[in-house]
Amino acid sequence: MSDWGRYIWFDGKLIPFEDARIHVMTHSLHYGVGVFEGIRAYRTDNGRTAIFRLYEHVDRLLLSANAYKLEIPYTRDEIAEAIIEVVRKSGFDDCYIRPIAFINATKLGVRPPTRRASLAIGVFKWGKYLGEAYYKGARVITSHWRRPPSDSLPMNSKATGHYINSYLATIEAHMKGFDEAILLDSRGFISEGPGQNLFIVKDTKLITPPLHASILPGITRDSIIKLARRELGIGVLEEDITLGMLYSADEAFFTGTATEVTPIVEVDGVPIGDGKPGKVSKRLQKLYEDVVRGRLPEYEEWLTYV
Ligand code: PPE
Repeated sequence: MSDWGRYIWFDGKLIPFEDARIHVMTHSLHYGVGVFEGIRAYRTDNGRTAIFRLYEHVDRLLLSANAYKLEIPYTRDEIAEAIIEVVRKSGFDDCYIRPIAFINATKLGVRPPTRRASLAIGVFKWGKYLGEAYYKGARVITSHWRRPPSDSLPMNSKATGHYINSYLATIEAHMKGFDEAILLDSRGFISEGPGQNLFIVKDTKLITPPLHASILPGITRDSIIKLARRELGIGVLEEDITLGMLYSADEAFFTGTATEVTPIVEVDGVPIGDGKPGKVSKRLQKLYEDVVRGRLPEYEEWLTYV
């Protein structure tokens, strides 16, 4: 079996993976107009597969579409059902789900011939996003590129075009031999990674950049804020973080659907804490894993069994 699921849900129908094609002259390919989601499903301890926070992801997809004035001709429930069906038909237990809405018109010129979007949903196997760094901690650099300000783009939406900025930061880090990049916002405060949010641990409190720091409001970020408060009794602040605060943090870690919880052990050559994955980071990493695998009954409402 390839890493891709056998079927793609495309505009209302499940079709073989190979048949889900678009033309090279498609509007969205040229202008980066599209919105998407990244969702994971996990095999839980009872043997059944569950999609993590499915409805929150569908809601964010609809909000992203709204910001770009794209019309997705399906309801929240229809989209959720379609995602469940794709996962079910894939036969996968652990998998990553990628819904994407875009202007599927073979027409150039920025003004779109229609704002009605096509919706496609694919599924595949995706291991650890940052590889071994999940266990060893990530060595990262601050990118020369800044996250665009919120008066240039609706940064709270997950739009395909926003990822050209992520792409630049990512390749910068990789070309220099690092695991990942961190981007500052236009004011010079910490924003986020190219595909993940960031937290620091300082004096037994968690601090994460606020929504006005050009971040994507991550669903994993939200889960970690709740888990830290409820399960570990740790205070969480959503406040601006300076580069100096990051360098002098006790611990730091990334969160994201693909990244899950990944410790950060070095930034710009500066070791964070003792240069090893931190205690709180590791506890939250484990807690998150337990929740997505259905080991904490209090968080069953976050799981949608397929
Ligand atoms: N910020 C950005 C820019 C971002 O892309 C993601 C997710 C997050 C924060 C975390 O959001 P959430 O997944 O809701 O906790 N990035 C997705 C895509 C990564 C990719 O390379 O593709 C993901 O993790 O699914």
